[in-house]
Amino acid sequence: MPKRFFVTTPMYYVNDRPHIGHTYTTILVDVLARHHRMLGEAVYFLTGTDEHGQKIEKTALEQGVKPQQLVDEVAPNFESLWKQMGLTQDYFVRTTFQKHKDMVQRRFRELSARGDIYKAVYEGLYSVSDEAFVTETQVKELQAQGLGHTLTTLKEESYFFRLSAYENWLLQLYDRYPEFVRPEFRLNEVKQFVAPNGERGHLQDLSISRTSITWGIAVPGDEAHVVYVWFDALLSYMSGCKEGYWPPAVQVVGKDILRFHAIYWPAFLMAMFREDGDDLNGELPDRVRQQLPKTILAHGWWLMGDTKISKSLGNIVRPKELLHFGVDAARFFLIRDMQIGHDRSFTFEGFMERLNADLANGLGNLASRSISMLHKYRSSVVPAPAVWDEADGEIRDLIGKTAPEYLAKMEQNNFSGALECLWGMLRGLDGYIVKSEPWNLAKDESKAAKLDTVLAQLYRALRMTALLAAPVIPQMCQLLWESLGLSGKVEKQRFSDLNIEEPAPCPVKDAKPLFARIDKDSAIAEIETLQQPDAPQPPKLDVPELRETTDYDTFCKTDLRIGKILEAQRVPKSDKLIKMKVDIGLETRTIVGGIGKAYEPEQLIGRSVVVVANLAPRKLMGIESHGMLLCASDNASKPYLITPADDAMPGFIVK
Ligand code: ME8
Repeated sequence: MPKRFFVTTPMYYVNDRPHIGHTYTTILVDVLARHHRMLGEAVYFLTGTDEHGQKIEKTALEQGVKPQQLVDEVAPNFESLWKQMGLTQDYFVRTTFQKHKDMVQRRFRELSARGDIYKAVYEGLYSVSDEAFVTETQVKELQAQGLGHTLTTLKEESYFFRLSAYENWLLQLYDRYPEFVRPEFRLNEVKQFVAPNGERGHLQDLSISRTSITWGIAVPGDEAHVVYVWFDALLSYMSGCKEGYWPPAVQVVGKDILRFHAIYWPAFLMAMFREDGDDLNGELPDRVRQQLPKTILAHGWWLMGDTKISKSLGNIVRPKELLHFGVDAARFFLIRDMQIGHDRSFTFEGFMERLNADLANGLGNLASRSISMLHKYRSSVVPAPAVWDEADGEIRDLIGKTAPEYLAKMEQNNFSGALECLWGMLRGLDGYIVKSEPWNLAKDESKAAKLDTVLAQLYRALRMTALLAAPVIPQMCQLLWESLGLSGKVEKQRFSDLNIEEPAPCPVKDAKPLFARIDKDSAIAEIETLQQPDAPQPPKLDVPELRETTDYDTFCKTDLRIGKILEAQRVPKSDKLIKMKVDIGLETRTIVGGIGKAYEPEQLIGRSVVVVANLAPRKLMGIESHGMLLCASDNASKPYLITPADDAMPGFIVK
């Protein structure tokens, strides 16, 4: 059984469209996922959206829509962007999925039963933007960050999580397993926060319910309360996990949410996985540690000038601007230029300079020159190296040490360092060409062996680069792979199969251009055009013609009822059909609907629908369907389920 690698992004809030910050984190996780697949591991890559809480409730109110409607509209922005960028997520979890809500309530009940959650009255300062109660010290810190947090005072009855009881285990976690938070300086920040001798004193219990909002998961047995959005959202890493993949190997987060992930999250998990009789003042049992994420990897912020790029400040770099030069270009820049853990200022100048230097010149130029020399001097056939002078030996050593160094840096989460090392090798090869002057070697028959060596080494280095860099720039590496005459998908290769000296199996092909040099002035003008706010586009509809007139009596023959979906599951071997149990007031029916491309089963459970109740039963893929759900669509769009008003009850007739 290959090693399992479960990796996650944060669950993004859906109160706005994605920006460069979300794109960065998700690309980083995609790079990790692809890299670990090429290490031969069984990878599960989870991302998703965090859809409850005050901010959503407020935005929905401002827009005059229901929160569910709002989140259903905006969550797909994230999912479709990641798909459009070719990211390789295995699952997209939404905190409004029924299975997630059920799990949160189940865990809430379990922790209450064992005394880790209790009810009390809380009075204190509350930060609306962080959706968290805050202490005076934290308020000062937030103000120092200049992020304009809105504070109010709240007094309310609340459920508390007994966070204070886990302080000892948390401190042991940080000391005994320093890989729990990476990079190291971020671990030190967390330690200082939790340290009992620090300025904050001991950890306080954490309020984990709210009565001031309604848009959330109800506290089981006490409907006046909804579960605190962070308890809800963090648990989506569990509800979205695939069986057999727990615990997460790496959870990538921005530094803004490190404390939630490095303090609350492991404490929640400790409470869930501890056994009765475990001593919270004694040693943290290995058995409990093994259920916690191995590493929380915290990266810094992309800044515009000195300020965090954020939706609330309006200083946004949108994905469409970033992706203007291609997905791989954006991936390369973001991974190469950000040193994990630190902040980085974003400028379009810097972006273009990096792409020109490393992709157009560095890799692109080296690949096209090398391949064209192979065509010209060796009729496309890659020669075996024949002689080794000092310069050849140096390059052989450089190529040889680059692969292990690159892989080691990736393992240490030093992604920019890994790319720097690989591109350092490419620069070395440029120098090697200048020094050995293959065009002159080609003119002198007695230098044929030396030319063989130069060409063979260029080929070897490029083949290795295509393999190693494939997780970062997958499309370019595939093009390079094919240009080198290699077959199949480079992403299906394994790093362990890398054999630098292996002879080329086939002649090289035409060099496919990898990246065209950007002309800065015209590119800036193009980006400025992209930055203009989108003119509202009238939706392009493909609306069918009106049907023939019918009389009232014929229409009335159709018995339309309000129903409620109780269960939903996909019909095996069909991506379209979903089998549902629907309560239509008088009875519960099995209905098979062709809505599987538009809805996940989780989104359907609990939903009210309109059922055609007197249709003759019909078999669909062997399952008898007793009715049909009313949907609306034009000729092109997905089917939208007709949703009755909340007060329409199952059994009501539609007339
Ligand atoms: O915090 N630079 O969601 P969120 C780099 N729902 N990364 C950035 C960034 C920037 N300027 N801005 C945002 C939430 N990010 C919660 C998470 S998890 C259980 C719940 C990235 O939509 C970064 O990863 O505000 C940050 O942590 C995340 O987006 C915050 O996304």
